[in-house]
Amino acid sequence: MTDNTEETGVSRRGLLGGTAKAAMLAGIAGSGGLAGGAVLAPRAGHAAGEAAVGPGELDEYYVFFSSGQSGELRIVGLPSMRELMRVPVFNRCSATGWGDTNESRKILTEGLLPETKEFLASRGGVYLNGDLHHPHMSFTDGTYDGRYIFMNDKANSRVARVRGDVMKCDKIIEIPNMEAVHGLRVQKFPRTGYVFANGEDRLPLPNDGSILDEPDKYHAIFTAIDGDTMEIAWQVMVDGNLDNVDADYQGKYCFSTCYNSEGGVTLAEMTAAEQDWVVIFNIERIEEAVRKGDYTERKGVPVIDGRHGSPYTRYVPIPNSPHGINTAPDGIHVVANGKLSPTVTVFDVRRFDDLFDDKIEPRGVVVAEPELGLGPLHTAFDGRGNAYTTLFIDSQVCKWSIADAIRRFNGEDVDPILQKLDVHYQPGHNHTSMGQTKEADGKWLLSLNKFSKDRFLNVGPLKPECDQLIDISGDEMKLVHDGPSFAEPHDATIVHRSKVNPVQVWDRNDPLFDDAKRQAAADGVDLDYGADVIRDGNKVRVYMFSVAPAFSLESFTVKQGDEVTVYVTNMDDVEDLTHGFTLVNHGVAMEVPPQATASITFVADRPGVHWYYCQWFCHALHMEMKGRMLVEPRGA
Ligand code: CUK
Ligand code: CUA
Repeated sequence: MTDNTEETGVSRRGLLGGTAKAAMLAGIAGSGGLAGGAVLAPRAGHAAGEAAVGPGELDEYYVFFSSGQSGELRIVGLPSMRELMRVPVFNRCSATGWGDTNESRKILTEGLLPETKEFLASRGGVYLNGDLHHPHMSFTDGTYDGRYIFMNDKANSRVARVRGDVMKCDKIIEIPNMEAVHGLRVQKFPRTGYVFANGEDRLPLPNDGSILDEPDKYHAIFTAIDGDTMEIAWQVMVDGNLDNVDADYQGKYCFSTCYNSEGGVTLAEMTAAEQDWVVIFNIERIEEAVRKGDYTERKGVPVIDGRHGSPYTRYVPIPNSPHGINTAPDGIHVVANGKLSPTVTVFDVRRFDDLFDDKIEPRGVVVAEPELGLGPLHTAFDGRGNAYTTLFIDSQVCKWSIADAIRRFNGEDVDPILQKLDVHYQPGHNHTSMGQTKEADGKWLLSLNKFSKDRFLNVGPLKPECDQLIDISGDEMKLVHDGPSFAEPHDATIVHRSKVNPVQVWDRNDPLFDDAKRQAAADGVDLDYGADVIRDGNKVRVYMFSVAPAFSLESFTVKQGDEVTVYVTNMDDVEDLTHGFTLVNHGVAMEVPPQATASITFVADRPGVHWYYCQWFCHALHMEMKGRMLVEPRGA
């Protein structure tokens, strides 16, 4: 197993011309040469036995993977690293009809701001892209509760929620007063509670064109969303910008990194200062401010002024353009990752009360600042007092002891670094099994690497990324598996399977079907067993149910120009018996899983005969599960 010493790190730093910052900036300009050193590292040996999951065997953990600019949530089994499901969220999905069905379009549109709805009118009414960075499960008492997974969309400033029972997105909201939702984490205690979302870009407020090229008048906004109602609870205006966020285990504080304390709008300006900061939010004081009315209302949201000098925030100087921020499972320590500094900064949350009471200086909450290597981005924990930090430039994961880092900070001559493991290549996030909860179990570490280069068969200029599975159960980290993944396995949450319990079939009373039920009742149709065509002016509603291998309607007739809505209810009540409905040459397709209703609306503007068919393989006679739409020409 590779165990690069600190010496290697030092020589690389030398090679790169001095400072970590210079190296990181060189990395931004072109990382190829930097990864070259790591290419020569010996490859890991055969996979450890524990990583093997045989055919028919179930994985021990769910991984909820973001997909970055693909815009969906992916569910992967760990340790097999088998992809189990894709859950469309901010993207458009051909298989499920997400973005096309009436049910999904309602979710995609109802939470948009009025001006966005207006803007999208000429673009089909919905965004087709999203940039999903950070999926995080809801908590109760410091650990996962299986209710929801929350996630951000950096591209179009949204936050979404996926239900843990059916693994489908049920709410998407657009965040007002800010753009580019980046960091997202949830309240860990007493429960979620709040979903915290960082507005990364600094903007005029309001951003209505009255202020343009005057960056000193821009602001960044921090948002707390009520995870139960998906309504915005409050926002805080801050100095600098906001990158990543995490929360404590006491329910009192949350904290965000800032890489642009300079308020710059160019690369040179944003990286000018040697120190930026972490901003700490005092949740109790902010809630009190909302009650007392110490805020400005903007777009229906209370916006609190949390800039320097406010009672609601504190700014702790950190070297240099810090990125990830991670709370340790001990409930005490928080690690901010230095990115342009080779250090990480460790806070003690027990000192935050004193900080807010002005009994200590901001840096008084810092209890360690170990130098780990080049480009520290994110840190994960094993629950045994060890931390694992990704080093982007060094292409390594650094394992270190929190206690030893504190002793070193206090002047003792100890080296907190326990091991450095090469990863391939350039890691961003990393994650340990249950490591973001108080139940961190120290079994597995995932390194989410931004480049795969030579690790897989060449598929052309666009390469997959590389997720590596590392066994951390022993004293040494051991690399056991490489998993290629398509753009972009940005972040992940590893949840023990005992915390997640999805259903096998839909409940016919699910609120997702309420609109269809209401319309069917108004039309005098039994939604469950419909075989009806209801005409309402030039609107036609077609109701059918499916039982493998047939739809209840083998044909229906409409007139050219009719606005047709097709409702399909799958009355099969069997595990894994999904049907679909695809209307040929109409761009109409959707999934209809067991006991679900799905509907889709289109204009029947193509006279003639058009077949519809079931698009999910359901039966030996799946090919025959089809019917005809007969469209009478206009004027006939
Ligand atoms: S965070 Cu999103 S761009 Cu998840 Cu490391 Cu960097
Ligand atoms: Cu029903 Cu295929």
